[in-house]
Amino acid sequence: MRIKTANFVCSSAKLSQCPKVILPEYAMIGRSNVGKSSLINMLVNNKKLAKTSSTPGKTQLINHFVINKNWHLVDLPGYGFAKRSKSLRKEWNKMINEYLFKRTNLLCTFVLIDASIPPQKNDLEFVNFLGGSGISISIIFTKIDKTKKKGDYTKEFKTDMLKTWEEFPTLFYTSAKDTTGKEEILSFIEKTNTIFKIT
Ligand SMILES: Nc1nc2c(ncn2[C@@H]2O[C@H](COP(=O)(O)OP(=O)(O)OP(=O)(O)O)[C@@H](O)[C@H]2O)c(=O)[nH]1
Ligand SMILES: [Mg+2]
Repeated sequence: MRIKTANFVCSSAKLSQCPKVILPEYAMIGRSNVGKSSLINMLVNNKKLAKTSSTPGKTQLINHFVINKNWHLVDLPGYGFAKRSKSLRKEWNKMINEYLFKRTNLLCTFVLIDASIPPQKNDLEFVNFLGGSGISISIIFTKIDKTKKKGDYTKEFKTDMLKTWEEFPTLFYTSAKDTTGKEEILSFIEKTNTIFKIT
């Protein structure tokens, strides 16, 4: 898919503030600092669209972007941010659960996992929680460019997943730095968009 336009729509603190349910939608979720905002920017060729930062906790709200005027990409705040207070964590849970389970045009939730660090307990718990809840997810391994130096932990993560998953959801291997995986994700979205039009 060729990206012609990519624009910010709005930031929402809750589901009721999100844009009308008209376009097919895809969300990025994962630990703080895993690379959600960077991946969005890589997919749409615009380094400045979603705000990125080396300090975890940059994205705080549900951010909607409209791509080619016919589908939404959503940047969500990350989890596992140690400095966040208990009450803020509760807020995160409420906002994310409401969004993930009630957003009817959400066709796929991409769960991002850092390929260059050993499997994290909170990532596995989150992936298993979503798997058990029946919502449609794909796994996107991020920061593949770092695996040469730091080690590639994707196999380990997959092995851990198989303790609870019978088969894998769709898996992607990406780097926002060198654009690895871009075409694969955009093709997947293009194909999935056609399903939305039929139903
Ligand atoms: N080497 C490398 N660094 C990356 C990659 N993707 C993201 N980063 C870096 O990781 C840091 C966090 O990236 P963000 O995209 O802001 O992460 P996020 O998941 O949106 O973080 P929050 O909004 O805080 O939840 C930044 O310093 C990025 O430059 C990648 O593919 N390769
Ligand atoms: Mg972010």
